[in-house]
Amino acid sequence: MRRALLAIVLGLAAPVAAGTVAGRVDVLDKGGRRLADLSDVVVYVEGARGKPRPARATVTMKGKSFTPRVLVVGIGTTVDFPNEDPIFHNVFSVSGENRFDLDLYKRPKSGSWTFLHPGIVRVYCNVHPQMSAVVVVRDNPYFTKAAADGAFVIEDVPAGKYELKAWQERAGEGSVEITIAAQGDTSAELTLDASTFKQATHKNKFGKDYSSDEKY
Ligand SMILES: [Cu+2]
Repeated sequence: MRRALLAIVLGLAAPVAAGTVAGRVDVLDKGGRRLADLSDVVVYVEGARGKPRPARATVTMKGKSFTPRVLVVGIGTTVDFPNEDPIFHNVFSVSGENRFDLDLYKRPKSGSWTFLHPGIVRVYCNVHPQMSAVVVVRDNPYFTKAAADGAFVIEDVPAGKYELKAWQERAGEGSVEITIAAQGDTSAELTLDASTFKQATHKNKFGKDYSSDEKY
């Protein structure tokens, strides 16, 4: 009995069969053209079980813009938002449970936020409506950003059947079904459609329109 129990415990501790999914994403733009730079496409495995690895990331505000503009992180990750401009910025989001507000600060100050809920978090500045970034928060560690040419690799995914998803700001989300085998690599191709995208204005942190005169 005790030996059987020990075997079960050891069995659970043994590495789970896992594989790699690699492939390419494409984004169709207006007029059927292909997007030239795909480095802001996020690719992730939905439904695979694995603990997200909390990390520390940085999104810098400089020249009234966020860099990088798109970030993918695991739940529990803290993102620093240093302001390298000599003017005030006010980072905020009103995206559901990930709502936050860092208030006004300028160079050399920084603010940070720890993302605790999965989702697509739209980050803005309450002073400058043209500033926007996106933090994609995932509940497992199986995610990546595509290379400029659309190539991606996600390693160590536990064997099983999943949805492989890709997200791009103007195209939204697309998915394909994948099966990660216990041995060998899986390949996948995904094409997203940004051809019907229409730019929408967003509200400030109070849910109101931005005033046309910038105060800072
Ligand atoms: Cu700003």
